[in-house]
Amino acid sequence: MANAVEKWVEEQAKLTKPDKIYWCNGSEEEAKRLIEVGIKEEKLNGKPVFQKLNDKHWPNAYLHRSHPNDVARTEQLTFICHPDKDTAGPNNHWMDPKEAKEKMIKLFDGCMKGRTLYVLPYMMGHPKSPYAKACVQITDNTYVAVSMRIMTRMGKDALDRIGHSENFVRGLHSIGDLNPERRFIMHFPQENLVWSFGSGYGGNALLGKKCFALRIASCLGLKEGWLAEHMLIMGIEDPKGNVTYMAAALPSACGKTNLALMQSALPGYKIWTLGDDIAWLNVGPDGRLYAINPEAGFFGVAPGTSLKTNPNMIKTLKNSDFFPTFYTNTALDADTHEPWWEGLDGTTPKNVIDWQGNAWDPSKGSKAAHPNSRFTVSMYNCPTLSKEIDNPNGVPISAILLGGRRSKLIPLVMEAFSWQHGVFLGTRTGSETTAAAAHQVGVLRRDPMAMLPFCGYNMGDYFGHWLNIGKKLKHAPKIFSINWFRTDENGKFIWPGFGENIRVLKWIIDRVEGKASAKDSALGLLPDLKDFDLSGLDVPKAKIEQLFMVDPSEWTAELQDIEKYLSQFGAQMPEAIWQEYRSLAEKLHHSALSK
Ligand code: SAT
Ligand code: MN
Repeated sequence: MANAVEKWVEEQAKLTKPDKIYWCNGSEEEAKRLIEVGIKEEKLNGKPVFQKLNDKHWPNAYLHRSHPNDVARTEQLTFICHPDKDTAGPNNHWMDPKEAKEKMIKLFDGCMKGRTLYVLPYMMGHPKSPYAKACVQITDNTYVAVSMRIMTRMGKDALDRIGHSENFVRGLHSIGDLNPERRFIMHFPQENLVWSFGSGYGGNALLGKKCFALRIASCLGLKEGWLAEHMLIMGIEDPKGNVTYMAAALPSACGKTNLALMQSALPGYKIWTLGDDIAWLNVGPDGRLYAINPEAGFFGVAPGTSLKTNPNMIKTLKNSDFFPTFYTNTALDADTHEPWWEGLDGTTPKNVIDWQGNAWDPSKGSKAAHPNSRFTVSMYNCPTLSKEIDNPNGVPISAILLGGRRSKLIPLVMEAFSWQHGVFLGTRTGSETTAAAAHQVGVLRRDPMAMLPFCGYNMGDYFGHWLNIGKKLKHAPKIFSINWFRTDENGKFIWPGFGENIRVLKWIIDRVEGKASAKDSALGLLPDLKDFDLSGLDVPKAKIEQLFMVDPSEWTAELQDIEKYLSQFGAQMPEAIWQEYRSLAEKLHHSALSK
């Protein structure tokens, strides 16, 4: 008798009408074969799906060019389909599940004619982890199929875990005809189901990633008592060999991947990487918070990645062996067949082919690599990979870091007064837009806990869920706010960032261990500079002090903006968060009066 997975696949095949059905086992040999199909047979936008790159300098690497209109996530076409709109909240686009299904069935009907339907059984999390989830995705694209093998743990383990149960997360994906008018990413949290049509881009098409591991998983977490978060996970080893684990939430363009693989500028300190994007956080039997990374790869932004900014990522990319590495929409050195992007080490090659496949003329001012061009690479290539990566129980988190990109107001680092205050700090985080984003430069977009595009339900309830998790923790991690991006009166970054960020992490470890003192301020607990390691750093003391300055007079507009932002969640917003807001407003008012 057919089991639930087989039945589901059969139903989807009836709808999509592929020529062939192929069940992936996740093997190396199979990936090679699918890449061959992508090089020789399958076409995307009339061109091969993959091109082999220079194997001597970039082993096992392939270039993929997407359709030029399909280069990023499409939030306006991403819907959360709870039965009622309030559950989705003002932070999501909502569609009635019935309406969404009707719309999508028309698109999926017969969409795989002439194509192969690939069945991808995969685990999010290590197959042995009690926190892992078994999933099955269907796709009609080799790039998506092999990318999923890099990004997840694909193969028989998932099918074994599902067995005859109905309990698996379903994802149906077709690249369709890549027409943006016919592109939708629909989530059905009640059914643990994602339907995605018309895009091959990572976050839209690799359904284990943002669609499941954050949007659907956040809903599961609410039901089951855990947190699915947009966070990196890392361990920091001190000179004595003790490792402290941290998770950090940062919106895009804040250096999350660089931080996760950081090369420490302080001797004796070492970063061990566990993840650069997603963390699932569970309350362990001992009352501590444990993190696993549900993913198995990095899907990182290529431009700006170099031996200077992220040496360990360059080593990861060059270390491809068992798993292939994909470069999506980067440029190409026409003479050497190496991938290239703005910010890569060395000189600009003489003959560059741009991300769309045309000869690049730098004098025209366009970028050779798309600003959101990406690499897809296995975590197991990473030289700083933590030995705890496959620990089914995850790692115990001692500190949670919440950050954004703010040129003013927010100190380099501060500690929350309490868990509740920490959650409040998370509600107000945000980032000023950079030139790389399509928006106006320097405009603040609030992005609570960096989860705004990824929380699958009303964010007011989400903050309430965070507060409840805090109550369940006997040994809650300390929460910190971080901001590498404060600027001086000339608009220059004050803090050098990158490897020097270890100084901030060191202070955080010392706070966790009760070794460093802190000063009270209206905003939170600020470092006492005598306990903040500035040895060998070439930044004047006065500048460092500027990084921690709290000027109440600058906060009037910010307070109003926070209030306006939080008000949109109405009755769903927990009173405890408003208490923290009022307390901040009062403290700032008093410190303004005492000045
Ligand atoms: O593909 S992801 O959604 O993970 C990356 C991004 O677009 O933010
Ligand atoms: Mn992300």
